Amino acid sequence: MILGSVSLSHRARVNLALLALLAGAFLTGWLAFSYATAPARWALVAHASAGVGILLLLPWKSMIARRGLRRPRPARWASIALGVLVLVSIAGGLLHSSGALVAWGAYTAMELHVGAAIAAVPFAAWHVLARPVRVRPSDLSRRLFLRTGAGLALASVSYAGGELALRASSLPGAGRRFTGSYEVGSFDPDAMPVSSWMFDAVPALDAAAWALGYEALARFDDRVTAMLDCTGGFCSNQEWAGVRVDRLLAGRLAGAQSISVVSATGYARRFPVEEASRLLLALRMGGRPLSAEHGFPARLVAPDRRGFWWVKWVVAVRPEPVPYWWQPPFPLQ
Ligand code: HEM
Ligand code: HEM
Ligand SMILES: Nc1nc2c(c(=O)[nH]1)N[C@H]1C(S)=C(S)[C@@H](COP(=O)(O)O)O[C@H]1N2
Ligand SMILES: [Mo]
Repeated sequence: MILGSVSLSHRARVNLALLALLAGAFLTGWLAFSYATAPARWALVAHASAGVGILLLLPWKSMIARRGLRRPRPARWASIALGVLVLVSIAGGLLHSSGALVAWGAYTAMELHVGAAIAAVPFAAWHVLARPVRVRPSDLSRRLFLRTGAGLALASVSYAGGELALRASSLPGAGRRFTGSYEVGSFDPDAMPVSSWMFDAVPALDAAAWALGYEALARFDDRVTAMLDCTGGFCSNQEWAGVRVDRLLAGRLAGAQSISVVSATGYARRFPVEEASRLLLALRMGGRPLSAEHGFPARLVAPDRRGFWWVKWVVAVRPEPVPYWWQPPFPLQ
């Protein structure tokens, strides 16, 4: 009953809790980016709670870190870099969510937030692998279970309190959408922000030479009002007009499982064939032809899907026999 029953050390518990919260925050962040519907809201509640949980553990982790730093370990700088990246990421998340500083010139708080989190991954992996925490079955006690639950509850309640205070405040973050995005330029095409997933430059396409036939498609007037919600942190509602994809591909969908929508830049996304009647190949926004930046001659409008599905400068819309999930979850270019 002396050494044998000594449970997981206090330090190991703090470190393991941090590991779970870091992994949880990373996964729920990407989960939130995958949706423009309810799952994004729940992913972000879990996400923000995990972020708050990390902050709550900070006093204990800084004691562990100070003690560790006194030992002459190799590559201590990498642990410090991890700390800086995680704190920068959390600061970026809070700047975005509160609205205190959403954009700084061409850079956004959300880019800083996600960029720092991605940069932290190799440091976190190295940090954990080089310092194994041993867990024995006897460590997984009822007490640990209750403590974990209490910790998670405290983090969620702290997050909820912060969010209620924010919603009641006059900070810009009070009015953001459930995806965390700020609504900008709705029904005012000139004021709608321009964005790209990574580095796509705006191509200058000639309507007369366009593969899909501009004159013919401009005669269609299928309309939809839909919100583009960019993972970069803005959203904008517009009235779009063009041709519904099920009408564009009438008679060509038999045997197809997916519809591939390809841009002049090579950027492409694949959709389930059942969604054809909800997709619009838009040539106009707010009654006027699209600007080059927003996708002239035509861009896809994919209601209830995040902005990265709304392919711009479309040059091909192809029925294909492969399932829609046969693609990376996020574009790679
Ligand atoms: C927010 C993330 C984290 C930060 C910023 C961080 C930072 C640090 C720092 C600065 C040290 C002292 C220097 C060193 O040993 O290199 C340290 C030590 C340590 N960390 Fe972390 N850490 C984090 C997460 C984790 C996780 C997830 C684990 C394991 C699951 C972990 C396990 C350890 C261990 C075992 C030590 C050694 C303690 C000692 O030698 O007394 N850390 N950490
Ligand atoms: C180290 C990993 C991460 C940590 C610790 C973290 C933490 C946070 C924190 C503390 C916030 C502010 C929450 C609030 O007060 O509402 C936040 C917001 C946010 N994070 Fe992360 N995050 C991480 C990684 C990511 C990643 C990888 C993504 C996306 C791929 C992401 C997407 C978001 C989004 C969209 C918000 C805005 C939520 C809102 O405004 O309601 N995060 N994050
Ligand atoms: N060809 C192409 N289409 C694209 C992108 C891109 O990088 N290349 N970015 C997508 C992303 S991430 C968003 S949010 C929207 C932005 O559309 P907007 O510039 O009209 O606001 O376009 C989408 N379509
Ligand atoms: Mo985007």
